[in-house]
Amino acid sequence: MYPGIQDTIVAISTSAGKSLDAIIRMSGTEAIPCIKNLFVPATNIDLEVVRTYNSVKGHMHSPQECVNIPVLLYIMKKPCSYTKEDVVEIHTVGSTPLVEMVLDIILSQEIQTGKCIRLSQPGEFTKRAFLHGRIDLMQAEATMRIIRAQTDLELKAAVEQLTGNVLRQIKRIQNEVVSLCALIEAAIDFSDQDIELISTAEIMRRLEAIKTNISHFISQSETGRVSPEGIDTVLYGRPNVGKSSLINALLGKKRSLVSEIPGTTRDIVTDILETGGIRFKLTDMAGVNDTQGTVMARAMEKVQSAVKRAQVIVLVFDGSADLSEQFMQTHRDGLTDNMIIVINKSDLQKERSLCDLPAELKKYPLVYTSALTGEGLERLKRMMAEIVLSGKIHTSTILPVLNMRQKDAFHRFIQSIQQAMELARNNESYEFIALDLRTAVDTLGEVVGEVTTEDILDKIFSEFCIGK
Ligand SMILES: Nc1nc2c(ncn2[C@@H]2O[C@H](COP(=O)(O)OP(=O)(O)OP(=O)(O)O)[C@@H](O)[C@H]2O)c(=O)[nH]1
Ligand SMILES: [Mg+2]
Repeated sequence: MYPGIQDTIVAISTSAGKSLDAIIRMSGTEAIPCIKNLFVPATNIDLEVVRTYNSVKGHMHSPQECVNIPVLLYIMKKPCSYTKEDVVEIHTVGSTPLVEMVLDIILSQEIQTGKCIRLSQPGEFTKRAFLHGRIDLMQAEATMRIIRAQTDLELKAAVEQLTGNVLRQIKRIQNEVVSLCALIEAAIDFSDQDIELISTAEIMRRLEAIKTNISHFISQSETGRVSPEGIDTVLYGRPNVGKSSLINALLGKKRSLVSEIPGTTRDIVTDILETGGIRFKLTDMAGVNDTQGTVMARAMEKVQSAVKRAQVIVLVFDGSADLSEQFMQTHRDGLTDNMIIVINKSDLQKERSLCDLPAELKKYPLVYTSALTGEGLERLKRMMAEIVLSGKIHTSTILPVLNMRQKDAFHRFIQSIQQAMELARNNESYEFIALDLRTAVDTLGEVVGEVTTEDILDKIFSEFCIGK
């Protein structure tokens, strides 16, 4: 019997990103009973008697979000399915939050019923198809090659999304488990002598601390990326370049006054923009202006102090006018490294000097926008989010929201730790405790990218006992 083969597995089987439809696939003995609890058919029909490969229309209810999610079910009964097990496919709208909601509903069903329904490992459906004799090894390997290409990228993207600070936190927890495990293993070696390297009480104390740390980390990342105050972001540039028009276009509302007369904005206007799960406090201010006069001088003081405070600066240029000249007339004091260059009015005839962007600015990300047509605005939002996710901004409140696979790995990590605690509590042999801790270390390794997908897949194939 192969480990985990009796579990019912579930996974999103369409690739992430924008697509019209998404499919969530479940395989195993609990697939049909589980969906029976969660699915409300449009017409009165018993899922147990639905003929194989037939579809049923209806909805799933999310008690947490209080919404009904329209879905189409395909039921494939064993042995007439890819895995030769009962398979349920849930087809729904291709929206990532919606699909994750469906997955959450299914996985929380596990907690309520105590039945084992878990997220599948990469390639696990294919592994089952092979083990149950649906496909031969060559077919399995071909499928694995495709999956590997996809999951490698997915894993890389997921690890990259974790900022240095977060990776450090996870590794610190992983190290705590490694050193506890090393102590326990040493204790096993010395068990025939009369030396107690670590007591059960001490093991319990350390495991408790590890569990508290990881739970704290998870709850922090649930509220995640959205820093309550918002990342202080200013739109900075010469008068009339379109700063107010841009802030309005980004916010999708008329927040700041726009006119063709330079010097329209005098005071500071702020509003919150949420993009990529991150909250930005956008500030529109007066354009940099050297004209004399007390009002303008005051406005400039405010601008300079806002620039110094800013965590992200969006430096705006009018793309239909000379760039070097605009830059020369811009004060550079307090410009931070977290800057994005925006060349606005891209709908107008471009100024020829555009290619001579001042050398000092060449190292910053640049985007062409038009506040009028909306061109480049999505890119600008993405660039803002990337600056935050790259970890360049120092704020303790930013943590990435974890994706499904990371969440699942943390869930399994806690399970291993709890199992180890149970064993320690019952004074079981240290060997068993060490085994659970090794699994826990590997699980965190999956999150930080140490245990690569290749390792996971190798593990799968090593279980195939090829040639024997
Ligand atoms: N064609 C075109 N016109 C734009 C664009 N963005 C802004 N404008 C126009 O440029 C003028 C100035 O726009 P504002 O948004 O008031 O510029 P500002 O940078 O806030 O100016 P100050 O508040 O004076 O510093 C207005 O007439 C806008 O309609 C754009 O992308 N394309
Ligand atoms: Mg303005």
